Amino acid sequence: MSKQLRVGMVGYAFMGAAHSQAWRTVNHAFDLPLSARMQAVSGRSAQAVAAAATRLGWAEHTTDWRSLITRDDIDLIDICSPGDTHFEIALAALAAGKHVLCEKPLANTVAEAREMAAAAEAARTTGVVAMCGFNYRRVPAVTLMREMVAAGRIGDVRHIRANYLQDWIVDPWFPLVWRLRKEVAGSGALGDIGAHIVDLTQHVTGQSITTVSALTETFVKRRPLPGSDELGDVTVDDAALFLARLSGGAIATYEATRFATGRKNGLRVELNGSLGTLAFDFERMNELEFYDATKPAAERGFTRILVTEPEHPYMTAWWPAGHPIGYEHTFTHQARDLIEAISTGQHPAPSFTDALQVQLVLDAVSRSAETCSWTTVEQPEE
Ligand code: SOE
Repeated sequence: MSKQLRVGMVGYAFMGAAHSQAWRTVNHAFDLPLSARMQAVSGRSAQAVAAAATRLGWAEHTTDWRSLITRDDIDLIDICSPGDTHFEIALAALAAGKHVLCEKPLANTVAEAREMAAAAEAARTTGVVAMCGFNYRRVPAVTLMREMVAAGRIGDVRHIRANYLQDWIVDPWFPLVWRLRKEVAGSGALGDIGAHIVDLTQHVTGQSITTVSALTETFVKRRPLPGSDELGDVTVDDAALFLARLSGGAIATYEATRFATGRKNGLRVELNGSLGTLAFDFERMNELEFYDATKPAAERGFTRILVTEPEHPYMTAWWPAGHPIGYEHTFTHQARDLIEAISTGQHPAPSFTDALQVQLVLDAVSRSAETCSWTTVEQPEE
């Protein structure tokens, strides 16, 4: 039997379930030097965490995340709990010499993210690995998009158009859940889904956002407290829009909203370059659109590449040619890349420093919206 990577996970809701299915399947899909073992899960409610452990396949459960960190039989801490917990758990895990996978956004503030990135850099010298979970990087079509940009297939990238559109709080009576409270979530649509398109566009283009001009809006300012008729204040943005300039000369528009009625999880990125265009739409996640302007004029037109072939990133692990994959596979690919990094001693991307850079962009967007002015994005020290 191969050596094990023993995982302790904190949190068991949506992201916990997505990560659990990745740990369950990763060694079935990929041939890896380490085999993931789902050692224990922690959560606040004893009853709920016990039920989650059974449902999701964890050997043990606890209500105390600290006990995961002090155990010798856990190698990696997987943080899937709300944003206000990331800082304390990640720092404790790194200090104890555990590898860390932390859901996005890395932290609720730049100060926290800075400290987490510094701790991860220090731990790196002792062979400890830390990674932030921006799962959409691991959609095969997105990986292909990055490879095609890097290979110069669309030339110099000039325009980036990115949206992440959801609609789950359009109803003004939808309760004031934790994602709508700044002290727990850090920000609203901006950090929750805007962070994904910031990371994704920078990843596929290899360019960093340098300046932003933003606006944010909270359409519904008070909502019922969960399980009550009483109203409480919504303290985060419902929508965040911004213009940006990037380090390689591209200009961009970004839109992240939870008020795009009818759009459930619409993540779209289009890149227009000097030699062509690439477009990705998560609602058709097994496809990549390509317009190749180097072809003779009479033969040009958008081509729909079906990213389901063995030649495509990650796809040899799954089904015969032509068979699509889904949302959950992005987490399995993330687990695969993390295991590969741990076993080869290389450092996985996105690192905590990469995630700090995203946090600095989010911070510049918030400040720009507050001051109604173009705002420079501070870049992390290398
Ligand atoms: C909620 O808006 C959410 O679950 C995000 O937190 C995830 O990162 C995204 O993948 C789907 O939507």
